[in-house]
Amino acid sequence: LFTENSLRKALSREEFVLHYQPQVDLVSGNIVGLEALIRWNSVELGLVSPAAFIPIAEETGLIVLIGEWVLRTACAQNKRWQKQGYLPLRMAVNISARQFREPSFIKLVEEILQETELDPKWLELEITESIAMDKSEASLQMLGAFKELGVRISIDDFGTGFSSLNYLRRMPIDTLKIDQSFIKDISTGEHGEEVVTAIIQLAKNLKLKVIAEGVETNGQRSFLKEKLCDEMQGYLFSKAVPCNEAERWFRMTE
Ligand code: G
Ligand code: G
Ligand code: MN
Ligand code: NA
Repeated sequence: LFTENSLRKALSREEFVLHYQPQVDLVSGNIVGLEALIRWNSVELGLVSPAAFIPIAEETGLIVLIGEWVLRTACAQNKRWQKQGYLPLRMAVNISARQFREPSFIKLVEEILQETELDPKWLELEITESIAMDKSEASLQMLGAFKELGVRISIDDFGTGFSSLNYLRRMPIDTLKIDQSFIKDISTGEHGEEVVTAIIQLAKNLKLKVIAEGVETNGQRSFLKEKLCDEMQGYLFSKAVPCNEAERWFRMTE
């Protein structure tokens, strides 16, 4: 169904779109960031979830081209919003292992930042624990190079992988994103509270920003706020929406 060829065609026909999900500061209630999430608006199939086609894109290697499109589009959109006078926001982009391991990846990011004139500090790359913890010299160098460039790095779905804490404390990263499975288990007797509290504490001790994912209820929000989690993301505020809908939440720079 989703062959390499169909994904290739989708790229050339410009059938991919980005939706944006807000990241909200738990103290001020303001939107401080956005996560770009790809959607495939297929002529034949309608709106296709990335959960269905990203794995195929990864297997076939086409994720490198699709990922380049995502990065360029997200950076260009972010710059466009800044030029329109909206208060600047961080833009988070999901990066697959395959993309991150391309030797030319850092150069590509640099090029896209130059081309879009986006200040690197407004870009955040979301990588998985397994990419971050792969103890290869190449990965560490890549992370160091991004730090130098001023691009932010976050660890997505944190808590579901096998992070070495000894390694984590030496990693040049900025943010931990608590996996939504732990947020779901707050107040359900499944010990979500304990895990979430421990991750927030870990982030504080390592001086990292911490974002809760998949926040759906006011109860979860109050719990996170009480535990001094920095930001939240989830259906309680909004799902990912097209750019024109996202704009309605933005405030203008004074
Ligand atoms: O947005 P959600 O709606 O359904 O996304 C499903 C999965 O697809 C998530 O794991 C998410 O990280 C991933 N995903 C969404 N957009 C992108 C993207 O641009 N690149 C990569 N590599 N993964 C993405
Ligand atoms: O792998 P990653 O964390 O990038 O994927 C995020 C996924 O979670 C996307 O599919 C996104 O649409 C989804 N998502 C975002 N907020 C919520 C939420 O509050 N509840 C649920 N169930 N899913 C969410
Ligand atoms: Mn993500
Ligand atoms: Na995640």
